[in-house]
Amino acid sequence: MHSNPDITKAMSYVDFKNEIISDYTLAVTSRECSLLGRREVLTGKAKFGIFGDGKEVPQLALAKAFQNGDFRSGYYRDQTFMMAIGALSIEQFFAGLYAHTDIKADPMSAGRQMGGHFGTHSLDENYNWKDLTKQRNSSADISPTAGQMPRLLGLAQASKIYKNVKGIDASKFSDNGNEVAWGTIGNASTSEGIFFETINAAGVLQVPMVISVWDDEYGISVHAKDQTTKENISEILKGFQRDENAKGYEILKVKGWDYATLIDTYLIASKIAREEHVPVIIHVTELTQPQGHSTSGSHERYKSPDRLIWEREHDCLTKMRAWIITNEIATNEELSALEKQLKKQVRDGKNAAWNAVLEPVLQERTELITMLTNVAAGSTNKSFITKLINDLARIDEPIKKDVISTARKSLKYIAFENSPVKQQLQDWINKYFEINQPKYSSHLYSESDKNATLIEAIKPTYNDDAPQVDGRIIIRDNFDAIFNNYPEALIFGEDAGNIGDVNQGLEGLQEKCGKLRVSDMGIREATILGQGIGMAMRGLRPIAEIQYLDYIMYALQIISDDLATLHYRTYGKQKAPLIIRTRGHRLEGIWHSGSQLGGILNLIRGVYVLVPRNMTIAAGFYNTLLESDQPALIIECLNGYRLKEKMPNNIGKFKTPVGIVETVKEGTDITLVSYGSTLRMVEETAKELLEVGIDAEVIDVQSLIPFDLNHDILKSITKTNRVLVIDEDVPGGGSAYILNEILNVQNAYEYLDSQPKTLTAKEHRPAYGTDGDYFSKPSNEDIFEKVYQMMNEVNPEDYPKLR
Ligand SMILES: Cc1ncc(C[n+]2csc(CCOP(=O)(O)OP(=O)(O)O)c2C)c(N)n1
Ligand SMILES: [Mg+2]
Repeated sequence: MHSNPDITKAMSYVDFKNEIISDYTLAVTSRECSLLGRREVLTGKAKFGIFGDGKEVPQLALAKAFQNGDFRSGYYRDQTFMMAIGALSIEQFFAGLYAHTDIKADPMSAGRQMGGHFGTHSLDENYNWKDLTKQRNSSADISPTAGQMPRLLGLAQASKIYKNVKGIDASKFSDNGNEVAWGTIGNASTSEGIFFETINAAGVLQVPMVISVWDDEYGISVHAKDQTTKENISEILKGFQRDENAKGYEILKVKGWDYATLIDTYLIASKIAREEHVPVIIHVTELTQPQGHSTSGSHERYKSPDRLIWEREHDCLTKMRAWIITNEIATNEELSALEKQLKKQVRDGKNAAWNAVLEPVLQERTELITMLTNVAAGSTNKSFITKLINDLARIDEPIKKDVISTARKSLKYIAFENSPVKQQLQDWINKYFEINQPKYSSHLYSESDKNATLIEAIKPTYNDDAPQVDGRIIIRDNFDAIFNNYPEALIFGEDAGNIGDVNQGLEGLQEKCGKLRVSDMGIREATILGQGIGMAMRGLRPIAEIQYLDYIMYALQIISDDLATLHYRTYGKQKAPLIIRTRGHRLEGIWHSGSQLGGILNLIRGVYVLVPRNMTIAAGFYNTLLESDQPALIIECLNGYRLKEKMPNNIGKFKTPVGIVETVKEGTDITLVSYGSTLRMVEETAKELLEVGIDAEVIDVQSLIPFDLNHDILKSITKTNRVLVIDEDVPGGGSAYILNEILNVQNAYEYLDSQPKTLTAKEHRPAYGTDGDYFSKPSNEDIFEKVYQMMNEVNPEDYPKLR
């Protein structure tokens, strides 16, 4: 399916007519998919449906202005657009609805996402970039409303970088920055904070971004009067309109059923954004939702009879059809014949998609039933197994779950029996998981040969007379080397540019690298993150700086929902190797001492989490990550910039390994596991413990995700038989994550002679001041006493009670 977008050229009347009929064909096809899609859900074949009916015509216009190299960042209504750029066929549409797990059948997500969540492939089978300038690109959708906005900003900003920064190999990504990033969003979703944040940021940055607001006056059941001031998003955004005195936006408004005007509007928007790098808002009004919001619920419950009549009359397809007849492009009869034919085409495509899902399962069922029949024949529990077989055989259209759960249920009936068929059944079940589990669980992290865990470590090396310098100097000089080595690398954040970040780790680098590569940003963490995601998706190597770890909370939603799921939700077809730089751990007070690792670790699986204890290790992590294609968060120690470290002589070259712990002190009595700023205190305390005869082994985790890939902590525990995890998060936070790894993944419990323990901060956030810190977070004395107490439990004679 394709609509020829090249209407800028002069065309003959016949071509003109054909173009319109081809557009109408596409729009009707899309509508039929929506209608039939809803039926498939209501009859139980698919679980949930959300469709693009009522929004077809503006998407035809958008597709005409959309060029190779451009990117879309949109939401679940855009099936017509996807069909128009040739990225979605009828069969693929239904394969998505049925959650077909083959990426060829459902190229959007291999069945991982609900239907209506679209994307194209940026990567080839080896996870290398395809030539994105030769295809029309769609970044992968997410469900949280307006969640597509921050990423959109970055997709647009990439064009600006490619246009203005010299020396980057843009061959697969950009033709001199001429690409536009196109956003779509529902009217109600413009109420979200990140929508406004994105609008403001793009106005400041002046990037080639066009946002279409599909306005149907509703957000599920809630009317515009309860959503938007003045019930009119373009009206209230008027202050952003550019004029002769100030930069800003071009704001356009158009009716969603007015085919001809829509095409003009989109071509104008494209020209402004593409040629002038000025952002554009297109408010597309008078749209409808013929089938209501989604398959859950009906809109008759909340729309008045008058509104429903109005929607029928203003349905964009009805209007386009009438326009075609009035302009004598086709007759009513011709269109009716076409519609009939398309209805059949959609039905056929749907049937083919369903059969492609069903056939393999039917085969597996037959295979299993044959095997179970043999198992039953020789079993004392024959009647129970036969019942399972009959129940399975009775299901009209079985799914994988029906088959595999029957197989697993049967095992308990033959637990005490031994036969070759039992072995065959066990092997079959194991094989089933081997084949099927990756279909649901692969690609959370990079599986390419650039995965960070494969990057060879290089140790920092030192001259004999290496000076001791402030940690920030090492970070700074390392960034200097990075920006020399990687023209595509850039860093941006609050105060990151002019003053070179709040701790001067970027001192002087803006002067060297320019304002586009080392940049100050507004106070808006979510969209700083989005800039990073979008630019990374277009081949750049952004480092998004979040000023303090405490403020990552504003960006956490986007990291969690968008960045962390991107590779997973596209089945490895898109990536955003973004590095997030921040600084945290103990300093002062409730909002500058953050170490909310438990929350972070649990919310951003899919992103590596690295917690270097000093600036040399941190610098090495940046060097490793830039060689890799894995997104990661690096948390530098906020209290470490002025601490002295020895200056390496291979700045920019040494690489800290990811997923590898470091044993910073060997010992025999107990294993102390920690990370970040607290690690330093554990090291100090280990010296004190020696004074009372306790020889602790101290391990710096360094990399929380991935965690201790070589199981070195386990090796240590086999020696010490005791473990204490120390961190400055709340009880049950980061320390619980670490203990889970040690006990459940590494199975260290077998070697423990004492209860495994954790020492954490108090449940509340840290109070201000040195005393606030002392009474809120683990102190040296807390660590000492905790270790001592564990030894007292084992050997009260040598370690009598302290208090
Ligand atoms: C953050 C978030 N909150 C709530 C929802 C549930 N939800 C899904 S769609 C929707 C309404 C969106 O309306 P609108 O933006 O106007 O788009 P439309 O569906 O009307 O095209 C809501 C509330 C969600 N997906 N994400
Ligand atoms: Mg709406």
